[in-house]
Amino acid sequence: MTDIATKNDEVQSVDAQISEYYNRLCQRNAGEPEFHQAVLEVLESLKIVLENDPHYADYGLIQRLCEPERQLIFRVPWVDDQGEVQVNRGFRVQFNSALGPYKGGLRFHPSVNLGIIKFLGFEQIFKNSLTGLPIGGGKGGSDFDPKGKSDAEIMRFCQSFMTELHRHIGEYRDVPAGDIGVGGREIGYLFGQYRRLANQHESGTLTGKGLEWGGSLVRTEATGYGLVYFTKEMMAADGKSLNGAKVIVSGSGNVAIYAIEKAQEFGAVVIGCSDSQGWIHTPDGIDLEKLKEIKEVRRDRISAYADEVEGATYHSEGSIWDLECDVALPCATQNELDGEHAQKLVDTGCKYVAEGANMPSTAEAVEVFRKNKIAFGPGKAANAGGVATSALEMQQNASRDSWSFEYTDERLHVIMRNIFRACERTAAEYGHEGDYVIGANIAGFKKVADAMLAQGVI
Ligand code: NDP
Ligand code: 2IT
Repeated sequence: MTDIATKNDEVQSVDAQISEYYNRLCQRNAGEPEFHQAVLEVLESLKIVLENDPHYADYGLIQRLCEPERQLIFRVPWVDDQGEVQVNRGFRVQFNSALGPYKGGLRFHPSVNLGIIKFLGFEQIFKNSLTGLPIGGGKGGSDFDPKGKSDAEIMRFCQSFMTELHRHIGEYRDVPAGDIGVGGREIGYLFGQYRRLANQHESGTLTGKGLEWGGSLVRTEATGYGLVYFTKEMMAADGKSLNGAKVIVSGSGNVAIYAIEKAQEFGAVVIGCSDSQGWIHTPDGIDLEKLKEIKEVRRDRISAYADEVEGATYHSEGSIWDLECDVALPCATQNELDGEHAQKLVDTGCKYVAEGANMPSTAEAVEVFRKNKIAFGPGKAANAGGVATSALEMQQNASRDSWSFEYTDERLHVIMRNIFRACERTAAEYGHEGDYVIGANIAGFKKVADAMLAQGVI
């Protein structure tokens, strides 16, 4: 049972086997380009592992790894403020539980479909493995658009969504959290409905909760802070630091805001951020309190920042990646940075890129970064601080304890440093020094693969 394809393929090279398997995966999962993209990147990295260590192809391991353990799709009906019935589609993909309960966020965005949830769930397996904490991989969400909805509509939607989801989740089964369009407000409504239906205050079932009812300090900040801790390690490997560096952060949501906060604490000048409609140029840095007020309190557009802060300009044309910077931190969404953007960043002197979002760089962009020896931290490593701190929230819930900000932040810092070192070490071990994509994919894979092999064909 040594081949990834079939028993009869023994004469095929690893390369040919991977290609054949990937083609079959694309056919079986038609119309899911983001899922194909995420799988291909991992399979490409695994070629070297399978060549050196063919036992990782035993027992259909690769096929099992790429097939979710369970995929749920459900109707989410709710009544809007006008009394009209609206129907959305809900998803939860429980991808892999070899290392622990399924763990991963919920995304509410009109673009959500099964392929997007599958790519996110697949990435989450390796990310969660890299944290070193006992969590499997999953993801969920809905094509519901929270923009422009009243609080009451958001609440009714969340209640309906949880009315179905509640039977599939639990502290030892599957633990959802936030992602795009799902923050503290949504987790509150989701948890309230879960608690009511389960008839128990099972706090370990969701993470990102409010601090008064089982939430963890640092969870709000964790993804952005973790991203900057990872970036700091990546720069330190070159003897560089963030102090005085010019940084671009795309997006202006949860991840972006706290990446900006931590980058500024380390002395960086953040010269721009964005939302889905445009971007701002802030050559003298960002007034973070103002940004938080606009985005977190008023839930307004990023253009409001340029209207209200002198020296900032708003652009609805062109791209934030046209700005000249030392460090680029894409923190909005998948495939927001393409090959041309990457080339522009390289040409204007950017030396470090770390992904706060999940798969924000297209395959072409990653290729440009690699060819030009840009230090590139892939999302599954660089943005793992959010889910890692979720796992710390689960630890606190399990022990009915709550830790201080400083202690939790220090744990996060150590986890991010360890992730960076695992990526660095693994890349070097396989002869690809400095290639953190290969490092992250292989280090994340091996732990899950060892667990799956030990647990048999299930
Ligand atoms: P938020 O909803 O808080 O913010 C999302 C930001 O990205 C907004 O500025 C939004 O702009 C922008 N954005 C969303 N969709 C698009 C799009 N299609 N095109 C351009 N811009 C877009 O989400 P988060 O900050 O939580 O998530 C951002 C990224 O980080 C996602 O890729 C997510 O998967 C990833 N991530 C999140 C973690 C977390 O803990 N929250 C953990 C790890 C990764 P607009 O307001 O105009 O829609
Ligand atoms: O992509 C991610 O890692 C998240 N959205 C966070 C998941 C979590 O369970 O905290």
